[in-house]
Amino acid sequence: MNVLLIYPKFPDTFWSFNYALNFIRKKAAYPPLGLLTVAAMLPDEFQRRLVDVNVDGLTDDDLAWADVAFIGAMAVQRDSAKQIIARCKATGLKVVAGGPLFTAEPDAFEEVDHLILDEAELTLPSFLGDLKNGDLKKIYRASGFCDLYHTPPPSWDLIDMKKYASMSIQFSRGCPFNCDFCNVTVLFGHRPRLKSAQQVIAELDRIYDAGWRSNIFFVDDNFIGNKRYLKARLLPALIDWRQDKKGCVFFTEASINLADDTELQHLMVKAGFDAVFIGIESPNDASLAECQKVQNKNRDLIHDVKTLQRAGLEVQGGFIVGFDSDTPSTFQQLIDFIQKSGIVTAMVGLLQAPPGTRLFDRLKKDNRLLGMKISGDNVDGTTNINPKMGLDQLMNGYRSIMRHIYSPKHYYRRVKVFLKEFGNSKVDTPIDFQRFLAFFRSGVRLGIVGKERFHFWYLMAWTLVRKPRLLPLAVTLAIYGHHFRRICETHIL
Ligand code: B12
Ligand code: SF4
Repeated sequence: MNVLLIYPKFPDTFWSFNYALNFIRKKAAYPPLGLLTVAAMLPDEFQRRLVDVNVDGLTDDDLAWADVAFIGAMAVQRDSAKQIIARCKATGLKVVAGGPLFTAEPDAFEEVDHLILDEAELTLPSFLGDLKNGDLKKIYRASGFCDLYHTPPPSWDLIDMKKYASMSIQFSRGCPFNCDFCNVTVLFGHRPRLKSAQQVIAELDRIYDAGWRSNIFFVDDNFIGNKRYLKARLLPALIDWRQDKKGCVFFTEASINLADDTELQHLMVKAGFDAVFIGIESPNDASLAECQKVQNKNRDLIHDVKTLQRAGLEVQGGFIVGFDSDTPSTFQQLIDFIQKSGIVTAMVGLLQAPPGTRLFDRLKKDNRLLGMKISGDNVDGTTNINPKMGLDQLMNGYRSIMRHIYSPKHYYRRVKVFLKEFGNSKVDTPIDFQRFLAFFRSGVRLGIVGKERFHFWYLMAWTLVRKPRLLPLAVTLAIYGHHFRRICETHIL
């Protein structure tokens, strides 16, 4: 059986980094970890080929080679997924689909032959059993969640790593918190399920042995969901692993209570983490109470961010506007917060209600949903909620935030606020030829052609004098700023 695994295209979004990838001549930011993991679960006698449409074209030859197409996607890839399914069906290929898009919206994909939903660890074996017996069903679902001890290492041999900016690895799934707009707990549960430290090290070895030396993203919903295991087992193992390795800086997602635990911060930095994405959502306590983000309430969030930055962790922040408790002053409050905190990568989105969440159920009951579906990207200026303050006022406020924080003047000012605070990373990443060229290209594109040229050179000069070791980071952040500005200009403003 020839299985063609296909990963649909991401549109230009905040997280696609499309406009930044060009500087380092990469095609995509992250590999399709879900499909690579599913590929590793297929029986040895199956032939596999993977086409990530973000980095390679899907050719007629690929389709002719295949007996079946396996498609995996998240909501934001919906349009591309629909097109690919139609193309496969037109050539007579059977289509199997799974992953978050199909798990959340199975009814929207009547044309798919077999929907293998939820975690493939639980549903793929039944499909494979039925395939053998010639008795396939339309839908495979699971109740409950798998344990990750038997999840195989992803089949890295199916992709060309050089085309990606970062590699990905997953240690845990699930999150102990309960924010009402979030579908992580619906999809992955409350109890963090973990891989063992040995599994993680074995996966890292494979990536390292394949020649990878650049960034590695721990794609956990909340990396610090089980602090005890982290401190006792995983982080010591990572520190040990790093002893004889080069590069491979880690980054991940975590909750703000990381700021309360100095030991955990230091272990993470020693293990090679230099950035964390944190859902901060709002500086407004009433809005945090409304969405039940209790872990962020009654804290000095700016102090928390600075604590993490000083420890050596860049904080990237997720923010939301459109809560019922938000008022017209919330917009300026959020701008001030972001500027003061030095959160350079600030993902500000409109509140959306994904189906399956408590927020969705509440608003549906109150007849406040504008549609059942969400775009899948909450930074594209759309929402399926009728906001209390009115859509026009919300959109005007939202645009004012994005215009302000991504204008060259305020963006570069924020980078400086951050670099002043940032403790040095413990990992030296070798400066390869591409990084050197990226510096050169940014000098031309941002420093000569770009509107931000004055701010760009001022930041470079300041960093060179005050924090010379952070110059590569300053260049990277300048390139990110270019991407975020282009996304704002083309999608939001
Ligand atoms: C890494 C990640 C990203 C990366 C994407 C990397 C990439 N190239 O895929 C980045 C940072 C770019 C990203 C961005 C976004 N993300 Co994201 N992301 C994740 C995260 C944390 C991990 C994904 C992952 O690699 N998991 C590990 C693999 C092994 O799991 P998996 O992909 O789910 O695959 C398993 C099953 O789904 C299934 N499966 C998957 N594919 C297939 C295919 C077949 C054929 C079969 C049978 C089974 C199957 O089997 C696998 C093994 O169990 C998930 C949360 C999570 N825990 O999964 C959110 C998640 C996928 N993201 C989500 C969202 C909403 C977003 C954003 C829209 C956020 C935003 N507001 O901007 C953006 C949109 C993307 C974009 N480019 O703009 C949602 C998607 C919800 C949905 N219904 O689609 C998730 C589920 C988080 C959540 N809130 O619930 N994200
Ligand atoms: S902390 Fe993050 S992942 Fe956990 S429930 Fe809240 S928003 Fe979701």
